[in-house]
Amino acid sequence: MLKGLFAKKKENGLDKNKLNIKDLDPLNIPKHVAIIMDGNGRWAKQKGLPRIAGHREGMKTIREVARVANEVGIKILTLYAFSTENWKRPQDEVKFLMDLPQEFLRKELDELIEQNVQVKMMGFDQQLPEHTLNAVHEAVEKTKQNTGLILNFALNYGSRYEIIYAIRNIVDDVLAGNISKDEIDEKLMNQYLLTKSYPDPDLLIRTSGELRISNFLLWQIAYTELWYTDEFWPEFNKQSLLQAIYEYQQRSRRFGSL
Ligand code: V07
Repeated sequence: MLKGLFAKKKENGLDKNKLNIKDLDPLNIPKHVAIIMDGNGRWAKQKGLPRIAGHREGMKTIREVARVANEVGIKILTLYAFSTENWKRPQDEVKFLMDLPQEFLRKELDELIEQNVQVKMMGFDQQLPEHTLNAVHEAVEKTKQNTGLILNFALNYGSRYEIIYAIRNIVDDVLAGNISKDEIDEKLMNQYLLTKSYPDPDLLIRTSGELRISNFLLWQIAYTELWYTDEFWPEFNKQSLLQAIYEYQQRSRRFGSL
């Protein structure tokens, strides 16, 4: 009796702490995964370190997650690196954050190129410091011929503003006679958003136990699976990503069998 119970448990649930890439269904890998990388400051505080130490540690996580994403065949990984709200943080912290793209790329670009990764940026670039933009543009340029994972950094991104910006551009095109009002539909709207080149995310991950969407991809996540973990972003690792994908696959399997 007991034996039967245990046997069933094992059969249903692979040990989720020891997932392997081969435990995933290769035919159902999410194409586009988006991540809210939360909890860097709290991770640092818990260790008695300054917040910026958490941000720096968070860059190491990006490296690992991008490698695994590429390995399992995710096509697009969109990372929320800096929101339009983040300007309200202390000036010192903002300045530090604005140095991170350059620092990250100085350390990682060669390896990203080796791994055939395409670096992209999504956000409103006017307000970004020149040295930040230059570093990102250089990486985008150097990787634009690559055909592997698209590593898409949301930098100075805010979804409500993205939607307003889209509406303004649509109105401009209507007034200029390029399109008619009746042509405005979901497909057209998609073409005016910053994500126009990408399919909607299949899976959105938020770390650090917060459950909010925080102005990230509001239009695009209408049908996206949401996955949350209590881990702080610097603690998130290969195992965490495999687990998120594994659960995503369980959900879509249940949905598919209805
Ligand atoms: C930032 C480190 C990771 C944790 C989350 C917040 C802090 C990588 C980048 C980056 C951005 C663009 C790019 C290459 C790298 C980054 C900011 C903050 C502002 F092309 N990490 N990271 N940018 N954090």
